[in-house]
Amino acid sequence: MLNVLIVGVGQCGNRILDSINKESFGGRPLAKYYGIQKFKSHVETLAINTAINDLKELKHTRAKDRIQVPHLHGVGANRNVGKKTFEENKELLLRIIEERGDFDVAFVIASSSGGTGSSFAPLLIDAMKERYKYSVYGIIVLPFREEGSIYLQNSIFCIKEIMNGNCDGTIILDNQYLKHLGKDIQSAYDGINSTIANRFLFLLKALDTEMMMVTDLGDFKTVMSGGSKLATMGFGKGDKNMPIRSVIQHSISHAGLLFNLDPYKESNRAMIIIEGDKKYLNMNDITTEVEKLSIEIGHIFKGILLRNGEMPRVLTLFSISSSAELDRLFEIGIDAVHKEKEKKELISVVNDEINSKLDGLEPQY
Ligand SMILES: Nc1nc2c(ncn2[C@@H]2O[C@H](COP(=O)(O)OP(=O)(O)OP(=O)(O)O)[C@@H](O)[C@H]2O)c(=O)[nH]1
Ligand SMILES: [Mg+2]
Repeated sequence: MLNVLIVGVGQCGNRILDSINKESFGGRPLAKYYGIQKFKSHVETLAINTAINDLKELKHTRAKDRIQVPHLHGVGANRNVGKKTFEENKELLLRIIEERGDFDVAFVIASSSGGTGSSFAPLLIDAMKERYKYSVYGIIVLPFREEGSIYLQNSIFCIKEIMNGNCDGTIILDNQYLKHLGKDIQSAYDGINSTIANRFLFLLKALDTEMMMVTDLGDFKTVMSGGSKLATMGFGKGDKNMPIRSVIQHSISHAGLLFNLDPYKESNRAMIIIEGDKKYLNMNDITTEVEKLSIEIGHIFKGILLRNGEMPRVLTLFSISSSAELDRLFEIGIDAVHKEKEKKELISVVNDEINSKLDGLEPQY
């Protein structure tokens, strides 16, 4: 049995963690008090935030798992304030984590673009890596592209810091790409959060299960450390009329992925986990599909979970070797930094002009 720690930081990280807890407790709000989590692994969860109101909003996360770092009302998307606040509270947070025990693996979930999550996550991951022996992975959410220049700037600096740090790998998902999951922003958040929660639970189960063909934490580590240390996931669910071939294809299609990736061209390692009743899992079909992928990608780990009577489900994990979408995000992020800088300089010129015009003058009464 694996010992797993899941930490959600900032509002976005907290809400995704809450979605994971919702799924794992079975969805009823009171289940967190008496329910038993349906994780196969031993899982501890922690929601960390500067804003108390964001923590209060959580429905499925136990009160003892909600940690407020005192800093009034969030850090207002300012990563410098966020970093300082983290440093001031680093020992407190590490002590809370240590009190939860020792782990085989930890996941830190946050948005790349807000203040608290985006500044805490890279520092927290590095601090955990420095202090503990277990692997630490990020699950990082990219912003809607129209959310404004501060979020775009934050996002590229957060990703850069995670990539340059000691994190064992980061799964990215993109709000912009997953926008279609809701009619409005709130329902999109809910849809995205439950999508990632379901996939994450599937992944955890697969890493902690005896399978017909085994994928385990070691294989996960190898996939996650390939490429740029960034990865993303895909998912497909079939029915009795859908051949497993199509379910696999769906999981790597635009509709199945969490981020705009071309797995054939932009990935260099992958893991594919297939679950379902034996009668739906045609082994020749599976081998053909996996071979097709591995010719382009390189190495693919394959795991199969047999489940009597269940429809086929496929989870794919792709390490990202290069990404046109990330390049575009960095371009607009860098543009945003320049624009902010120009605006700041303009404001300081205007201020200088006002000051020089007022120089030597006093109000006359
Ligand atoms: N998928 C998803 N994204 C969210 C959710 N809530 C916020 N976001 C995204 O997260 C980013 C903002 O980050 P937050 O997590 O709200 O910020 P924070 O870490 O709490 O930081 P501060 O409030 O500035 O201290 C934006 O890009 C939002 O679109 C959510 O529930 N789900
Ligand atoms: Mg917040």
